[in-house]
Amino acid sequence: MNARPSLTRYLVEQQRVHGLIPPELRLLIEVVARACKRIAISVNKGALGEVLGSAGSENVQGEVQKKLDIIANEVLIDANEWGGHLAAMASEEMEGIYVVPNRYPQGEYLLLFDPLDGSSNIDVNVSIGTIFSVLRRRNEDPTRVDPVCVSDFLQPGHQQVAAGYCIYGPQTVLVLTVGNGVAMFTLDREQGSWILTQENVRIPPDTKEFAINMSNMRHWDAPVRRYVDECLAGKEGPRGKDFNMRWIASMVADVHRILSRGGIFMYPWDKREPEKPGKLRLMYEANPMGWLVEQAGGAATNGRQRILDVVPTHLHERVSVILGSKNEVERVTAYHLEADAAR
Ligand code: P6P
Repeated sequence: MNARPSLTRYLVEQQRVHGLIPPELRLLIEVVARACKRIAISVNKGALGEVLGSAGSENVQGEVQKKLDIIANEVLIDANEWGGHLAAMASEEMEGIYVVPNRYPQGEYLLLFDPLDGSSNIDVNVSIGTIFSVLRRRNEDPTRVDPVCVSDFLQPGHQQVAAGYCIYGPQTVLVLTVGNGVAMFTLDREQGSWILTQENVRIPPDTKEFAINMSNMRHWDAPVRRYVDECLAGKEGPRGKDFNMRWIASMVADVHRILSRGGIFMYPWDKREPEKPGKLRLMYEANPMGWLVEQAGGAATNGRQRILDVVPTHLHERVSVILGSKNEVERVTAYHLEADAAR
């Protein structure tokens, strides 16, 4: 009986059959996957590992850092800095970029990550995850003194060469795209290996399930309010069907549900902080999740344009996120464009 392929075999086949994964990129993905295994061990220890609670510090976003946020960040840096496959890293937990030290060879890739997204859920044992995005380094100015600068990272999401997340939930699952669809690998804790458990993941174009933090309703812009009101009106309303609502407050868990059974996830702009386009970060949350969703047949916009076409101006910039079942995302986006045209 053919055993299910491992992550390594999947990556080798993607390289041999599709020519999608040069050896350094395969190494990068395998190193990130191995780091996620180590993070999973710390996460699963919980109180037994003295890793719960606050670290007593704040990150660049001004958010209280959990001990596990810092541990996960250090695991990813330590695992990736020496391999020669990347030139620098960027993290939600670090203000600047981390350039590979001179004592190690520099590779052609840039790795961005949110080391532990949803960390407010850690202490209450709700699924959390690691999100990562891979870009090719670009250096338009060969005369430049610094080998890698922040500006090298400021590429739109359609430039990604790999993206994925690891969800630490009832199962530990690595979800990955290299541009040839979405595959899911479940961690076999007995063997310590990632086993392919689903490939060619597809998001149904329609759904009856929406995900948004309803407590923010009074702050939303009109198009989002219109869409959610129609969902709440159910079969008696203009949609002619009843909707269900989910909000895990862990993007990885909400996106994993959408990849698994469809749905729409919204974290839109709201008037609490009008100068900010949204809460979620473009480079290491919206871009990787947006590419995964598109690769699974869904859509991802900021309400007005494809997320992967947003040209970043800052490493930690935020963006509104509407992603999931294509027909629903297109409806919400159409409501935004209609409202703009009416202004
Ligand atoms: P709220 C987690 O902090 C996060 O960045 C995402 O994972 C999640 O979707 C969102 O924020 C939850 O935000 O405002 O509902 O707590």
